[in-house]
Amino acid sequence: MADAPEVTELEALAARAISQPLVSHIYTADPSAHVFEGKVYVYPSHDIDAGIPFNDNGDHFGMEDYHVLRMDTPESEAVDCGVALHVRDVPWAAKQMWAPDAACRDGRYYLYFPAKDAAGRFRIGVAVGERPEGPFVPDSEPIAGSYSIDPAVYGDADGAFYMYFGGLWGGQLEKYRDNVYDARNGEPADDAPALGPRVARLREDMRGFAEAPREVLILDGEGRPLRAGDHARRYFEGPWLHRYRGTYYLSYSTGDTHLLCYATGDNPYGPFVHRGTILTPVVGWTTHHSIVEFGGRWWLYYHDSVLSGGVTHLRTAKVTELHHDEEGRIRTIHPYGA
Ligand code: FUB
Repeated sequence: MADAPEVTELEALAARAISQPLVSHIYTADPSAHVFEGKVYVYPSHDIDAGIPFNDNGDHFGMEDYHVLRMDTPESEAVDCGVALHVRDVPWAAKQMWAPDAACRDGRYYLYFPAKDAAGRFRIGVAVGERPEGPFVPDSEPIAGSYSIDPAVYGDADGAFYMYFGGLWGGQLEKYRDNVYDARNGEPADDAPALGPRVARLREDMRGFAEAPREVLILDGEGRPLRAGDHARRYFEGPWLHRYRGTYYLSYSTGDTHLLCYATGDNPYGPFVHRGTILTPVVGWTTHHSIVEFGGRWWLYYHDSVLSGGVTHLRTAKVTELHHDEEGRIRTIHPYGA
């Protein structure tokens, strides 16, 4: 929802909300959920009011640290495990600790996070810990070849890990072509192919790319690349990958049309074919999610701004069950009822 709803409208939406905040003592957003050690660990952004005026660049998202949440199951109470990493401890990062993700390999845990460097460019960093909740010790430099925002790391059945990333506008993705930054670049014309998220396989040490990032192609049902002007379907930010019955599902936010949608493919690089909408608009401008299997059921972690009364940069992570039908289609979820 682009505009903050009126108070009475907000109260009505809050009353109909299909799920409640995971925690309400802090604001949390962009929840990346994983099952580690038999529990759900959620890696959200930690929203604060940094006192920065709202703009299209997202400067008002002035987050400084990360807290990890732990849940015995998606239906249990969430426990705040405390600060896992702070921007002051990251040598290369200046500000704006945006949406993170995490992965586990060989018993070690890796927190991936975007932040702006001193030059104002988003890069993606990695920090390493011995426990899912951290604390995490950051590498002194961002991942070589990384840029933009919203890292999401997917571990495939064969043991390979892939990082998906990229976000338009405040996330600076439209400034890049073929992994090269040019401040003069913008979004393609409406009838040109839309920009896609990037994907790169990670090295075995999980602290760098094993290959140059590739752009992920998202097609319509006729096999044509989605157009940049197709705002209801084109990629904007917040990629996530999951696999269901052998099919790879790339899900993402459409940004200015405020949808979470998904596309399917037969391998981690794509191309992916747009299939439908997972979540209709939430209260607040952004929408960002993760999808995880737990106990033989599937769960959508997402956020909205109901708890803050519609303040778009003060969001609250939530969870609800997600259903694939017999054909593998994801049933659309309406966060405030149908
Ligand atoms: O939390 C800051 C930014 O807002 C994220 O990186 C985007 O995905 C959007 O949710």
